[in-house]
Amino acid sequence: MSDTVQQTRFRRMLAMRAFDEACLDALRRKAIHGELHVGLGQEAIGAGMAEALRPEDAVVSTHRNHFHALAKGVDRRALLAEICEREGGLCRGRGGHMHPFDPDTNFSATGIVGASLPVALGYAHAFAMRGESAVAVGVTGDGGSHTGGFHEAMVMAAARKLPMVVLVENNALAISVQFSEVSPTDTVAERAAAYGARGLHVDGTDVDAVADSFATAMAHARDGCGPVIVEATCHRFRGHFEGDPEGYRPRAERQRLRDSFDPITLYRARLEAGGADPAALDAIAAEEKAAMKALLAEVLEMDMPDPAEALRYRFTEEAPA
Ligand SMILES: Cc1ncc(C[n+]2csc(CCOP(=O)(O)OP(=O)(O)O)c2C)c(N)n1
Repeated sequence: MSDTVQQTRFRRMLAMRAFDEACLDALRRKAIHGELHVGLGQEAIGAGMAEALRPEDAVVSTHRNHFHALAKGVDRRALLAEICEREGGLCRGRGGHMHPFDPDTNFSATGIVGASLPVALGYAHAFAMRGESAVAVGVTGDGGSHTGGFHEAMVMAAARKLPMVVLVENNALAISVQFSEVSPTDTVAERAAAYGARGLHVDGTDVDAVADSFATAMAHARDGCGPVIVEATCHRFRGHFEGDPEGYRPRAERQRLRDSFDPITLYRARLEAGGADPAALDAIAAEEKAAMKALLAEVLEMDMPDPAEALRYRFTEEAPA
């Protein structure tokens, strides 16, 4: 029997969590080098945005990009292989976790905070110039919403009514900096009015609410009504990066967030209250866990790039076939 819409949302969140748990496992096995930023706690945003995205749309994400890539339909085997620096990865292991780039699905990411938005603006401008009905989604965090690039992209997109949706994942922290201490407004969404744009504020731990808001925003941008800021509030369950000593919040606070705001636990309770069979939900969870475990085992068997080839593919004429 095929999944219902709600089961699909539940499955997507579980698949995303299992993906990042596989990344943590790979890190423990020393298959990932450099910083790793996982999105545990923010699954409802990626899962909620997935439904409204079309293949022709573009998504430009951040350093915390895995769930957005999965939402856009990036092949998870190629993504995990990229994160694990394998030759069979999306960018032949040269981009790593912060710089996946997939021309097949119009997905890319940047580790430069705020820089996703000018790139999304470029996509939006191109779509409008070509008369296409695609939408560009630029993702940023609350920290990224305070950059010049955010402002510049919003000004131009609003002035030209470009098809752009800015997704702000507001987890209330930019590394150690509290949003409430540095934001001149209570929300990022309310700043949209200053640009003559639309702003939506949504509970980013509620996958149904995110799916509704995101569908509204995408339709607005696709209909030529200009850009929309969708601000989804959420909680980051782990450190900023793996290895972050988190001197800025007590351990107990991290546990409190997990206990109170886990989007998967919250959704499961809603589905069960609506009559869902707990055994069917358990089966979905088990399937997603097992699939990722098998995928990680497969990826870890893949070859690393040949060190002699490390400098290849820096220029477009050397792009992989
Ligand atoms: C231009 C730039 N400045 C600083 C950094 C270092 N840096 C990496 S992530 C980050 C904080 C980002 O916070 P936020 O946008 O809220 O995203 P989150 O990590 O919470 O997902 C900073 C300052 C960077 N990568 N790029």
